[in-house]
Amino acid sequence: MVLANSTVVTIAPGAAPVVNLDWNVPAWVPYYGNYTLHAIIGPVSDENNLADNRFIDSGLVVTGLCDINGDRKVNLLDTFAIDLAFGSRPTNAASNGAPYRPDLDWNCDYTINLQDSFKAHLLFPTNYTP
Ligand SMILES: [Ca+2]
Ligand SMILES: [Ca+2]
Repeated sequence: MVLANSTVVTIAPGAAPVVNLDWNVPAWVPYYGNYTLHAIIGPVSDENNLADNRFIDSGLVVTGLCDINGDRKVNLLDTFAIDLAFGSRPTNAASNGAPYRPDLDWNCDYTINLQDSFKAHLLFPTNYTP
């Protein structure tokens, strides 16, 4: 089990913001692998619907920096994914229609831009070994 920090976030009713969390991973935990994410948000005052306060996603893949597809390599498939989404933002797709994806936004500035592309191209080619 790896615990992330708890973060206080103000969310407007019906909103779905992107929240970045830092993980504190003990050295004995394998860095790479498939993980299940459990997220729980406590009830707020006067909240009646608690059914959506728990989120579980078993498709979480942890891998190396800029390895978009989780194959433990940074290659053309990864740089292409970033370049395809170039210019996208959470509220606007790229000019070719590709949607914004937070996993492509390496500097977390909510835009797929040159900084993200440069990072992947700088790491190309990389093989992450387990
Ligand atoms: Ca890859
Ligand atoms: Ca970015």
